Amino acid sequence: MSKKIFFTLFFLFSLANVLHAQQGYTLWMDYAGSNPQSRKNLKFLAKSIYMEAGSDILKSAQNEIEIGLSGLLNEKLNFSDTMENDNSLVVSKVSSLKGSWSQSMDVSSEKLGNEGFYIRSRDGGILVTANTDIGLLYGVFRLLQFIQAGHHLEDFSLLDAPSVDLRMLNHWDNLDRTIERGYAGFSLWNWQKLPEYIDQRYIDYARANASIGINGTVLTNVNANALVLTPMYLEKVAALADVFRKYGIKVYLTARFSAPMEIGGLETADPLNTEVRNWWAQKTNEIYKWIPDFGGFLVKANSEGQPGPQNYGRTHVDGANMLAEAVQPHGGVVIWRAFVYSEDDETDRAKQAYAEFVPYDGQFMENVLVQVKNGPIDFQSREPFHPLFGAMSKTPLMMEFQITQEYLGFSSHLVFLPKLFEEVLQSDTYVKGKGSTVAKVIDGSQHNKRISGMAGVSNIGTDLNWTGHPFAQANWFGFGRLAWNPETKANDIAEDWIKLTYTNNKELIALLKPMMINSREAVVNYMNPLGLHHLFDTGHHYGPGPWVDNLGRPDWNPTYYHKADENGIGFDRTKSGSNALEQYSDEVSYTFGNLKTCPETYLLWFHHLPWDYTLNNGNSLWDGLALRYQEGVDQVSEMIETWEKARNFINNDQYHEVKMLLDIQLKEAKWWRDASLLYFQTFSGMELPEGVPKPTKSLEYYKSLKFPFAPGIRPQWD
Ligand code: BDP
Repeated sequence: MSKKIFFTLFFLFSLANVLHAQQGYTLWMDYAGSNPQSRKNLKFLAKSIYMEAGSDILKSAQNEIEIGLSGLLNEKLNFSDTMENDNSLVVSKVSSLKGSWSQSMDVSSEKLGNEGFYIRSRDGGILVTANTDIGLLYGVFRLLQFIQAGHHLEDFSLLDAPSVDLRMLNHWDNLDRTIERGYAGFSLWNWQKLPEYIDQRYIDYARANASIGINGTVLTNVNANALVLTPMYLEKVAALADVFRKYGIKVYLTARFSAPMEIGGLETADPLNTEVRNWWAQKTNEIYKWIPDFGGFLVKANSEGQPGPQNYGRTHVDGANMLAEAVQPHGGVVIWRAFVYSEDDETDRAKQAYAEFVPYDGQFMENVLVQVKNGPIDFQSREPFHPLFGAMSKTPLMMEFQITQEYLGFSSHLVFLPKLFEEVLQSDTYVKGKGSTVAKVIDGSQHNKRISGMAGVSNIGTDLNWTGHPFAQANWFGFGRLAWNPETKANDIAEDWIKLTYTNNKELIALLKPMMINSREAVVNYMNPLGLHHLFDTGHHYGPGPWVDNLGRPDWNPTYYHKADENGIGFDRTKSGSNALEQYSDEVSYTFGNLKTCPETYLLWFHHLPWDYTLNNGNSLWDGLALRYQEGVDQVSEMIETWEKARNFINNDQYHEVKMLLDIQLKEAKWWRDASLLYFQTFSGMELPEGVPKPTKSLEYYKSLKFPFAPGIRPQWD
């Protein structure tokens, strides 16, 4: 064989291998690959299907039945035009049910609301019904998932409706297709080829989102570019909206506050200026001409250098209400972010959003939601819940979670985020006494809010498997489930995801579920144990940088957050320190503020303590800290052992892909442990306890590491 042919063959062979190895495109909707236990018993489902016809959304539902059922049953489906008694599956709105099928609707249709559904089995048949087309689509997806997960269909009924209105992804995608904090390739939105070229990915993206109940998507970065509001881009946005509409998903855009100047030729963007107000009103009308069901604007204002009303001596209320007035006639909303912290405020960054927003409670227009990050700093692997959740009873507060793992190992680390999300949602604010959980504030039930919402900063990109790490798909999936119902248990989400993505084999579930559930604690341990936070290296947030103390603003430096010195470590947020605790209710502030009751998971978040402080288990703080780092490393080693055991249940490509990633995670967990301990040791002056190996490299080595091209970095930062 000539060398050339050999190399060509070798190349093709390697390419095929690579392509094969990069699986996961079908996400949790890999019907053919999944393995329902009772496939044979289900074949009746293909017999005669009645699917209500009409809207595009109903066409999508029919399409899903075709993809899903024919994949699951490996059988040709028979659709019938009429609703007869012997239909095996009927998918129809309550208002169109006929004959004996209408008698099968034995619950009050009010309970289904606008997006809910009811599924029930009856003799030889299944009914999926809803008040609306989108309810039917959600019902169809749920039925497919139910079958896919191996549940039996005899004698079952399921009524479900979302308890949150806006269930949204926030894409931090730039118009040049880079993604801020994106670790799964480039942006899905191919602006260059839009509007004409509709990538199949847009459709599959919408299918995946609808399958977990997501009904809104913000296409652009919160660090916004005004150009997306120009006609050239609006035409492209409209093309995407046309695709997503068929799956019940509305499109939203980020509004750059200075757009009237940048693309409107005005001299100011003052929200109280008449010309500015008219400009936004007209711009909004123009947007609605392109996209009649446009969802509205998401705004980051006066935060990290973004322009906003304060540039003109105006307030968040002035800015938000100006935009709210513009979208109101069209039924749109304004989502105004509370992620603000000013460089001139010297108290405590954790206190600033509360200080800036609480005084405005009750002053925002009806169609404004204030979007609050889950914790008061910035998407750390563990933070106490944001004090705003217990403090704005007159304003709809929207949750902002980060699905992309900016501070949790990018897309290289396996971290199951629903565990983190659940912890936040189940935290008790005590705003109206015991049981006033964040979940109840978010779903609007706590204060009878007219509108509610949850947003997740997307982890999706052009990688073949969408999210970079195969297990990061579970975070997208889990976010959707929690946005639909914030009371959902992380445990159930993990189990469902494993069943839908791999198989419903009990042994595999028994291996993978604990691995996923514990993965969140592992990352906390090897990066930020005992309440430490924001110890990341500059700009890219890849790897440890607890020594960094030279950035333009004090609150960008890790040293600001850990405050380590010879005497001890931790941020004193009690009365003797910044007193951030005063922003919580008395019960919460007492629990966190008192060393006897403060959970050790939040210890150094709220307290500055001496190195020889005694922890609950009798260890000194120094020893305990070091052992926590070690525990995190050990937990990753255990994950690798578990994955080895899982090997028998999954294919080779799936095994190898995750194995390589877990090896990176272990290497990086050790890096975090060694670099952090070497640095903190310069203050504690204490020996590492038994069980923690001596680092093999020097502190200087760790400090010298530079990563100028780490992914996801914010282009405008140095
Ligand atoms: C931080 C990110 C930054 C975002 C900012 C935000 O580092 O890239 O722009 O949050 O949420 O987590 O606006």
